[in-house]
Amino acid sequence: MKKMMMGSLLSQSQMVLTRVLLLLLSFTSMVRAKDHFYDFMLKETNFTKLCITNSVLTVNGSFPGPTIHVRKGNTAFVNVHNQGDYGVTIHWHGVKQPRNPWSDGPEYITQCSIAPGTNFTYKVIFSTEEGTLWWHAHSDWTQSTVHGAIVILPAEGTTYPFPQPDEEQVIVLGSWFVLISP
Ligand SMILES: *[C@@H]1O[C@H](CO)[C@@H](O)[C@H](O)[C@H]1NC(C)=O
Ligand SMILES: *[C@@H]1O[C@H](CO)[C@@H](O)[C@H](O)[C@H]1NC(C)=O
Ligand SMILES: *[C@@H]1O[C@H](CO)[C@@H](O)[C@H](O)[C@H]1NC(C)=O
Ligand SMILES: [Cu+2]
Repeated sequence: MKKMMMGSLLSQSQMVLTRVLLLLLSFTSMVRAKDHFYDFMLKETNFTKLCITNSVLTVNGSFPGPTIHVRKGNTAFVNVHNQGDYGVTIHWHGVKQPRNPWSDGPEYITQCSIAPGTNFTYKVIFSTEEGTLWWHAHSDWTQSTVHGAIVILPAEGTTYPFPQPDEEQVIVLGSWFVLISP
């Protein structure tokens, strides 16, 4: 009788342990689902516009740069590899990032520039933001070609603060600077 009770006690605690493990596992996968990873390759790229070819700094050769897609409350890790010729930082415009200034990006204010040939990973924490923001380089004129959109969808399980749109399109407005020789 005593033995049997011991036995059932043991299997009960084993069951509890299994449940705790399962809970932990699902929690870990939940946390993982909230993280997004991006690699940004900063490099000079030739573009021909208005009949003039300019070599401009881009992220992954695209102008405007790649769009970041997250949900409210998510975190994005953006590994910026500087393959260009000058030091650059990237700023996450409008992302408040409370107590996380190390990933804000203004050059020589919260960090030194990312030197050519090196890389730096930004941990961009989305807290209360929802909607469309943008990211841009934060060193001299680099932001004119190094910029892109950040689309922040409503948090998982919540809805838009307006009827769900049928479709979404990102439009980025920018300027194209040309040097016209006299
Ligand atoms: C940029 O290019 C690298 C390869 O050069 C790729 O691994 C990475 O996913 C690209 N990033 C984006 C945001 O498209
Ligand atoms: C851009 O074009 C110039 C002139 O043709 C060329 O010398 C240079 O290597 C090109 N740069 C890149 C990154 O392709
Ligand atoms: C630089 O990139 C490598 C490879 O992607 C990564 O393992 C490393 O953590 C990055 N370093 C920094 C400082 O972000
Ligand atoms: Cu800005």
